[in-house]
Amino acid sequence: MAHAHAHHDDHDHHGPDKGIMRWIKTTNHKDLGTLYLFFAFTMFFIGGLMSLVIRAELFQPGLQFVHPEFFNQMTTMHALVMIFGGVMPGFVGLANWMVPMMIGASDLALPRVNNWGFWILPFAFSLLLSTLFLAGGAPAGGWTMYPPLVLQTGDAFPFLIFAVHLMGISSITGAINVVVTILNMRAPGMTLLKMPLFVWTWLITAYLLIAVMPVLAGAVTMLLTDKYFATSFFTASGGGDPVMFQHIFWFFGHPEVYIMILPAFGIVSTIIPTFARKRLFGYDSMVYATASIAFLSFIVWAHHMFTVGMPLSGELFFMFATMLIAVPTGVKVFNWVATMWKGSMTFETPMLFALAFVFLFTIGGFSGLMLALTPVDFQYHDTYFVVAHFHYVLVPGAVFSIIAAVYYWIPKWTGHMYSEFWGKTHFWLSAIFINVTFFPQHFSGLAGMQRRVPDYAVQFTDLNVWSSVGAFVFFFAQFIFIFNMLASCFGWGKRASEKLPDRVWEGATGLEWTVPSPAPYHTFEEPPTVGDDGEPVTGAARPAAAH
Ligand code: HEM
Ligand SMILES: [Cu+2]
Repeated sequence: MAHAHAHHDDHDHHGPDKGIMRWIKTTNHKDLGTLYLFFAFTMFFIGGLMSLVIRAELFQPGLQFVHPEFFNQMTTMHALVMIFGGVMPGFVGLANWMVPMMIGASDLALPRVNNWGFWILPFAFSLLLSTLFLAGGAPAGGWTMYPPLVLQTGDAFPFLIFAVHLMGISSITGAINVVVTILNMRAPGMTLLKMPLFVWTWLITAYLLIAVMPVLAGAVTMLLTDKYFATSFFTASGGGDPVMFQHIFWFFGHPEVYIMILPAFGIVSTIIPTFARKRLFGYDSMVYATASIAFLSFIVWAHHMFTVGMPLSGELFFMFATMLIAVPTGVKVFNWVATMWKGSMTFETPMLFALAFVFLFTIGGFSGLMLALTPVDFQYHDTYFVVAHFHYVLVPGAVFSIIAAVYYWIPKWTGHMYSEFWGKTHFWLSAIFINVTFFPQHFSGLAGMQRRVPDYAVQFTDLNVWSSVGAFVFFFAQFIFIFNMLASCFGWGKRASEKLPDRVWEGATGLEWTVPSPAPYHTFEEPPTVGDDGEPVTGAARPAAAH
C-alpha cells in the first residue's frame, strides 16, 4: 500500500495536457466521455434540423419547400445521423464517464483504443455529411439501405459504405473496451451480481454490438461489390435475391434497436431508486430480463419483413417470438413501478425524465406489440403508425434517458448544480411536445398515411399540422437544456458557488458518489472495497440511508 502511494505521488504532475492537444491526445475516460457527449449533441442538432426540414414539408399537403428527392435524402440522413451519431455515441459517452467510476476502476482497460474509437467518428460523419454536397446528393434509399433502390445512389454510395464501416469499427472498439473493463477491473468484492444495473445493461449491450456490427459490415460490403465489382448477391438478374439483404440487414437491425434501449433501461434503473429512496425492486430479475431481451432480439428480425413473402410458419414464428419480448419487458416495467411503490418520492429533473421514460416507452412497447401481429401489420406496414412506434421508443425512450442521465450525473462531472427551474421547464416542454409530435401519427398511420413520402392526402392535414408544430417546439425547447448544461459546466447562475457534497442526491447509492464533486481527473488510484450490497465497505463513504 505504502509503495503504491509513493508511486502515485510521483505521478502527480501527470495532469491533462493544455489546450486543444488535451482533447486530441487524451486517453482519459472522463475526457473521452465528454468528447463523445459533445459529439452526440452536435449530431442530435444536425439530425434534428433535418427532421425539421421534413416536418416543414409535411406541414401541408402538396410540395412546398423541397424536391421529393431531397426529402428522401433528409429522411435517410436524419435516421443515420440520429442513430449512429446521436444515440449510440451518447450512450458510449455515458459508459466512458460512468462505468469505471461505478465499478471502482481507474479508467477503461484500453485507453488508447478508446481515443481511436472516438476520433474515428468525426471522420465518419464528415464523410457521410459531405455527400449532401456531392453531385446526385446524399443517400436517399432509407437508412435500411434496401437494394435495388440503394444501388441507384450516385457518387454518395461509396461514402455511405465507408462511413458505415467506420462507425462500425468505432462501435466495436468501444464495446470491446467496455467488456474487458467490466470483466477485469471491478473493485474487490464487486461480483457480477453486485454490479450497478447501468454496468450490467452496458455489458450486455456491448456483446450485442460485437455480435451484430460485423453483420452490418458484411451486408454493406456485399452492396459495394454488387455495385462496383459485378457480383449479384442481391440482384435478381444475376441470380441474387434482394430479400436476402433484408434478412441480413435485420439480423443486425433488430438487435441494433436494443443497443439503443438497453443502456436506457440501466439509466432508469439507477435514477428511480435514488428519487424513490428505495432499493431497486427485483435486481436479479432485472439482470435476467435484460439478458432474455438481448437473446430474443436475435430471433425476431423478420417482423420487419412480414409483407415480403414468407412461409406461413415463418410468419407465425416471428410473430410469437416477438410477442415473447413483452414478458421480460413487462418484468422491467413492473419492477420500476414496484420500486416507486410506497417510496418517498421527489421529482427532480432526472426523475421527471425517468418517469416520462417509463410511461412513454410503454406506449411505444404497446404499439410494437400491435405491429408484431402479423395479419394486421399488413395494414400498418410502411405507414406513419410505424414512424410513431419507433419514435416513441427512440425519443422519449433512448433520448430522454440520455437527457435524464446527463441531469443526474452532471453535478458529479462539473461540481456545479444545474438550474432546477430551467430543468423542469425543459422537461415539461419536451414531454408535452414530443406527444404533440408523435401521438397523432398513430392515427394518420392507421388511416393509411405512407411514410417516406413528401406529400399526402388532404384528410391527413390536421394531424400533420399537430406533428409539425410539436416538432418545432420540441426542437427549440432543447436549447434550454444546452444552456442549463453550459451553466453547470462553467458555473453560471445562483447556485454555482455552492460546494456540492460527494453524494449529490440524498438517496443515491454507488461508488461514483463516494468521490468528490467534481470527480478528480484520476479516480480510484487505489481500488475501493465493496461489501455484500455493492456499496463501499469503510468510512464516511458508506451511505447512511441506502436501505
Ligand atoms: C423530436 C425529434 C425527432 C423528430 C421530430 C423526428 C422526425 C422524423 C420524421 C419527420 C421522419 C420521416 C418520416 C417519414 O417520412 O418516413 C423521421 C424518420 C426517422 N427517424 Fe426521426 N425524428 C426525431 C428523432 C429521431 C431519433 C432520436 C431517432 C433515432 C435515434 C430517429 C430515427 C428515425 C428513423 C430510423 C427514421 C426512418 C427513416 C427511414 O425511413 O429510413 N428520429 N423522423
Ligand atoms: Cu425489430
